[in-house]
Amino acid sequence: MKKPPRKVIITCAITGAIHTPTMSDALPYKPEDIARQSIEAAQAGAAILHLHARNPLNGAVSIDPEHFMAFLPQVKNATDAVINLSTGGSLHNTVAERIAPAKRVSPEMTSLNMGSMNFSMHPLATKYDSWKFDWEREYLAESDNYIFRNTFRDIAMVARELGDGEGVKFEHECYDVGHLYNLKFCVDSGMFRAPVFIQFVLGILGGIGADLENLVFMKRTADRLFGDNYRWSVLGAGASQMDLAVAAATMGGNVRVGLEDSLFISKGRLASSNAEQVAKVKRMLEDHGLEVATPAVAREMLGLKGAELTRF
Ligand code: KMH
Ligand code: ZN
Repeated sequence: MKKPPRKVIITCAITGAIHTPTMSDALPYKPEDIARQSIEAAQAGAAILHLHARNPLNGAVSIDPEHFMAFLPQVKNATDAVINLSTGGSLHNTVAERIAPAKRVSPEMTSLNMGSMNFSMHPLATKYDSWKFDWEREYLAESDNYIFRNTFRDIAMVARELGDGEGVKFEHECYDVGHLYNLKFCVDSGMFRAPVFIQFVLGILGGIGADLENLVFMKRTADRLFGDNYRWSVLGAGASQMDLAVAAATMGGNVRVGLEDSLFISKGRLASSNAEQVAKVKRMLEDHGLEVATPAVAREMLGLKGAELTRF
């Protein structure tokens, strides 16, 4: 009998904390635009929506729970997609501040960044002559002095408050090979329940580069450390987004796209929306004989608590 096609989870990261409004008119920052693009991305095939909030007046990255609440109920009412809240925050937030929105709404998933690192987008500060909002240039330029703090103590706090406290499942963002060893240490300490879900993040300035060789190395390392007790996905930042997504899927993994990670749909052409990227990657996966996972399948694959246990 023919084997049924393997199911691939598409995560779509709708707006993020890296790009700024000047870079693309499609980058959503008003709650109605974040909601609409999230719903359309889910309709296009995203099973998981990775969400940050923005200040609706100027598009600055926000961790104000009210800014999340301005779009979360609408997205939940209109889709069955899994909602995954970022705990990454902005450049100036403590980890306790970064998890406040998730503590308020108890989502099914949140991101959890697995190590402290340089995390910089300062080269983007020199690429534009004028800006839509006055915070943008400095936000980008200042990131050359930014340490994205995620110590073992921070990680343990997030595990306690959101994992143990709220039944949240984590998207463990691993930007380099060492982060896999950090996760292994935490798993061995009993912090997380299997299967852990690892997002290999390639191409951030401060992390591992967006090369296929690096993806293979990350995957092999994770295989050695976690055996069968993990699920994985890949996020290629910038131009590598689609190529690494297809590579990951054909290697047995899941994929993440979205305007948080790349503003483009093809070389030199800005994407018109998150849904356009989701539709493209879905087509590419199906061309390779793979099937896209529904939210229900994603919940089963990752062992999620269910949308009924969230508070929004
Ligand atoms: N705030 C950025 C430095 C995540 O979504 O958890 C990274 C970030 C990742 O926000
Ligand atoms: Zn994010």
